[in-house]
Amino acid sequence: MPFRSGFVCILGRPNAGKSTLLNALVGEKLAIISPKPQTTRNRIQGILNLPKGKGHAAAQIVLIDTPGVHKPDSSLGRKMMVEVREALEGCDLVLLIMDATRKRDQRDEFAIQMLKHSPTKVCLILNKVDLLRGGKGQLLPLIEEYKKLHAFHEIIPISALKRDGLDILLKAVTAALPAGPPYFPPDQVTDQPSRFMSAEIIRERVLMETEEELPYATTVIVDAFEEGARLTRISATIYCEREGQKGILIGKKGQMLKRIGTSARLQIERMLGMKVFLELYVKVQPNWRESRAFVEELDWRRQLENLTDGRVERAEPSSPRKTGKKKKRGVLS
Ligand SMILES: Nc1nc2c(ncn2[C@@H]2O[C@H](COP(=O)(O)OP(=O)(O)OP(=O)(O)O)[C@@H](O)[C@H]2O)c(=O)[nH]1
Ligand SMILES: [Mg+2]
Repeated sequence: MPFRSGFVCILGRPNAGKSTLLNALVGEKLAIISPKPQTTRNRIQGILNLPKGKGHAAAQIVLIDTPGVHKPDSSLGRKMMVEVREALEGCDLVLLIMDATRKRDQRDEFAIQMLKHSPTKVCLILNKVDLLRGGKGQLLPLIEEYKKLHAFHEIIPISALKRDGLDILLKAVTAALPAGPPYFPPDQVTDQPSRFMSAEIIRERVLMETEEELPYATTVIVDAFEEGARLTRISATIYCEREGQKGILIGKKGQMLKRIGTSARLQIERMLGMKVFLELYVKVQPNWRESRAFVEELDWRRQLENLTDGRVERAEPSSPRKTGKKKKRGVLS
């Protein structure tokens, strides 16, 4: 059997479990996860190398996690949807994820519409089946209903959280990919450098610690990332939109910021396999979600270009994350 390789786009409405699936398949925490919709804002690649197995070829699967499909109402939302479209462009297979526990809504319909005129094969993944009380009896009518929506290549029920059905899914993905050589070296797990994953980890902590509008009004930029032999120094700014939000993020006597900083630092230390000195600042950037220029600045691929051009001082670009001896696999998941 020839080696297979290809790009697999994970598509679906916010909160369907796309990032949970990416992390479960790669076996490492590459994307942040939260119970709040619209957690993921940029597309992220996760690279999975599969040895030859029973009935399937050896393969390199490049998974692309994407922001949730929604009707955008801000510059940030529009940028998120551009990320989705760019991930879909030229991919070899789409995994359309739907939450099996929820009624289909406009966003699911919109996701299906995006695929209607594309020749790319689409597997429908029914996620969160661990929450279905009715078991198979509940699943079969659902599958019949979904069959009518689109000519899906396959329909596969899974639980990304419990890692159920992932073997079947991987077999189906491998079989659907074209024959071809690997795109990435075998030790690379993602295209996202640790510098930007660190910003995401801080944002995840903010998402978990705050409520209402604040999670959506917050973004994080790493201003400096200096990797030493034993210590990495990171300086980052949490941006929010209003003074009141800044007050909440800092908290009484700085308690909230301290809590966010400590838990983020511990996670980043586990990711890097070394001690981290983390400095956090909070700044107000009024209505940043409406500013196209600011939203563009948040794009880590763009930031990386600027860093390598030497336009940002003091900052070292970190290379894409690799599996390393120092870093334990799966410690963050
Ligand atoms: N019970 C259960 N919960 C799940 C499963 N998969 C994901 N979740 C939960 O669903 C929520 C959303 O998961 P994410 O992986 O962040 O969803 P997403 O599709 O990436 O969401 P966005 O980035 O906002 O588009 C989290 O609370 C997950 O723990 C599953 O198989 N079963
Ligand atoms: Mg996500």
